[in-house]
Amino acid sequence: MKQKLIWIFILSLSLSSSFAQKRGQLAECRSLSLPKEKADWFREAKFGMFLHWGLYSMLEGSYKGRTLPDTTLRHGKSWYAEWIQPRLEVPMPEYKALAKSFNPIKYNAEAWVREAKNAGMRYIVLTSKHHDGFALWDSTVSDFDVMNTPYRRDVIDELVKACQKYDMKYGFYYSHWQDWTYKGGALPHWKPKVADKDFEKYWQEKALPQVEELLVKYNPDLLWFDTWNEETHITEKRRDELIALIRANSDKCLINGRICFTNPGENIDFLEMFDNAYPEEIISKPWQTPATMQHSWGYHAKDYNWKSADEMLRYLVNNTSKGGNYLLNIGPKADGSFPTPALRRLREMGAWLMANGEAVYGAKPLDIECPEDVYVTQKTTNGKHYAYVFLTKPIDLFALNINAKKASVLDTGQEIYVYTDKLIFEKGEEYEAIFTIPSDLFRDSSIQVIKVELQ
Ligand code: JFZ
Repeated sequence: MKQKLIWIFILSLSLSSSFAQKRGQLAECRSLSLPKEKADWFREAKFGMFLHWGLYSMLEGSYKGRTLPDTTLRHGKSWYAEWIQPRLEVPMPEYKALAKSFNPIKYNAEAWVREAKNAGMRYIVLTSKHHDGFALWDSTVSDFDVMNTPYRRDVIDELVKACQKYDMKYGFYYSHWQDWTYKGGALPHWKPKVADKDFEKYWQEKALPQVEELLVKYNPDLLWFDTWNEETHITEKRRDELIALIRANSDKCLINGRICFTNPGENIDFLEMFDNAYPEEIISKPWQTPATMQHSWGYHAKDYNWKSADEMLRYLVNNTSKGGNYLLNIGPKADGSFPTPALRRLREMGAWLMANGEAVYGAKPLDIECPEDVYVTQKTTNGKHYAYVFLTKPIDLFALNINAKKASVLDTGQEIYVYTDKLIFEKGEEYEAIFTIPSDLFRDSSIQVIKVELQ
């Protein structure tokens, strides 16, 4: 009886939504659609920039004296500033009228790309259209776009050109399911469900044509779709219709698993973890975690939940050691500039990667047990096999099951004492390398990387 109860407990744990949410998409048995090499750049890139930018950026998380989260409202618990229209109940005509004063005079696509590049990021994903339905490009499909603002410049076209100039991969977030302004687009879950025939009209008239437009005009390296727990509209048929449209227009565009969160099928290119979720085990398929610096994705002037650069580097290192990427979000201000706290963190992370990037880019997981707060990757360079050990907290002595020849601190070259033992068991042999770390190393509070030459 007791055992049965334990089994039921384990089973219900593994089925509970929090479990699924923590891990995100762990459908291990998925075969991937494009030839494997198409995703090689993505696997090696490790670090990307997500950008949430749109009309919501103008409201900065507040409306008529109320600030998200305004818990006095029925749906006021969420902080996401890009959800401000339904959360703080901004009347739709008023929200749409924001387009009449959208004028990001400080927008400079090349400056954005340079900032991403200096931060050590290798790809950029911009919201081409978020749930509010507003398009940041010159869309022939819809008038609710950037050309009907005082700015009248194709923001996406400029970003694409800047990415091409700086050899930066680029892609777009496109809200294919939710569209709050087009009749038939899906609405927030607390609003009435849209009829399927209305959704189909939206799907044929707006979603599919706009995605095609993005593909034909801008030839993106990836498309980022978004669904979570409600997929009554994104049926298998529609999911496959959208994938077929992408394949027909591009032989390189990668597709993320959230195109249909609960049923991504066999034909997507990489898995997407839940927001800010960091898996604890190695995942062999390409994957990434979309993550925020604060709580909100869109610019929220009163969201003070800034993570430190060190904390975010730990997430990056965790994901690298598990085979995945880290897609870190910036919510630019409505004028097109990056918030100063975001800039500072980007530059701090970039400085660390400038010195330690060798242990990150192109590195692969190394499946050995590690002490807490220690991560490892591996890489072969010029025929030599290296392990990289990331120390995220002070530690003086630890052992790893590797056959280490010598070790040094990656950024300074300081030699680290390592002694390797060969352990003989009945079933075979195993190596154990014991590292002695000088405490002076931790006068610097950032993550220390030990480069280990293996036998
Ligand atoms: C979605 C968007 O609604 C949000 O505005 C942002 O763009 C983010 C990257 O994606 O947010 C989500 C996604 C997934 C869940 C909840 C919110 N989920 O799985 O519950």
